[in-house]
Amino acid sequence: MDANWLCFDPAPTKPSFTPPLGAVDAHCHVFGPGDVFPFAPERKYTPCDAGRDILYGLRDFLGFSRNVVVQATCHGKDNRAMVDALTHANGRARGVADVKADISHDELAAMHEAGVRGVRFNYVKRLVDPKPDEYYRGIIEKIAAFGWHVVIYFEAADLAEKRDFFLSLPTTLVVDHMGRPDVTKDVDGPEFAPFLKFMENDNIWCKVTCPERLSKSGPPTYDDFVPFARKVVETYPDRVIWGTDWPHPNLNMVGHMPDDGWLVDIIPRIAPTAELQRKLLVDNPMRLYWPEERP
Ligand code: 0GY
Repeated sequence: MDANWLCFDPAPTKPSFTPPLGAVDAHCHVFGPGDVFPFAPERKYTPCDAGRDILYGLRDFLGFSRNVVVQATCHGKDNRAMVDALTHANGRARGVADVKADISHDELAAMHEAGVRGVRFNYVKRLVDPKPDEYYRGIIEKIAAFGWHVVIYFEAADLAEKRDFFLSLPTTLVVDHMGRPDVTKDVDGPEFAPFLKFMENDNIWCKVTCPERLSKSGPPTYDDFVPFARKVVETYPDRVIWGTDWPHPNLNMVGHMPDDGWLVDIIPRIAPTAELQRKLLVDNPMRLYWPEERP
């Protein structure tokens, strides 16, 4: 692993908040283990190993029932570690893949069978080299047969340039980490307004995640993050999901490794009622990832 890599907290605090029955950790990753699932040559970081068994142990410890495992950039377009995690979850994990434009229908069908329900388009330049719009449109055409959605990851400053492209896409779009706002600004100010406006479109969903990346006030309470996540949850309660982001890729960029128990204890501050908590943690992720199990 990288010399300055921060490994996940091996012994997080038991959260005070008890998630509702059937709660989904809808944004997390697996890393390797590297001797079984080698990291990609084009990766921008080399993490510690963080395999599926540890992830599922954390799920149980934190009081969650299911996971959505998002392909991490350190594995590039080689989705084997993520798919292996799905196939060892007894149906309690779904996945989001990162695929090449020339992926075949049969490869997509195999991933669908394993539990993949979306692809991720990553525009964060320190993690990947973004491609032209046509490249992504080609992928959209291929996933249409499976009804998958698209997870988009971008920096706040990039929304203005990509907005029309995003809005031209026919699928559900799920934005990672609220589009990475500057949480030192006013939540009702002009900086966050374009993102809230973007969310007015019915096919745009958002993950109210990553206080450990976005906060400047820092742990354990991440106070500056809270009004931003709460604003999105209260304004768009039916299109928000939540996740730990375990094992917290690339946090050497930010400088601390969060205690995952602290992260869970933020939930009642961003979703202050039982109804909002149920939508955020159960109803919404189930609708997106396990629609066949909803009445
Ligand atoms: C995240 C965010 C980051 C990294 C990745 O796949 C990844 O490498 O997602 C990041 O560094 O901001 O969603 O975990």
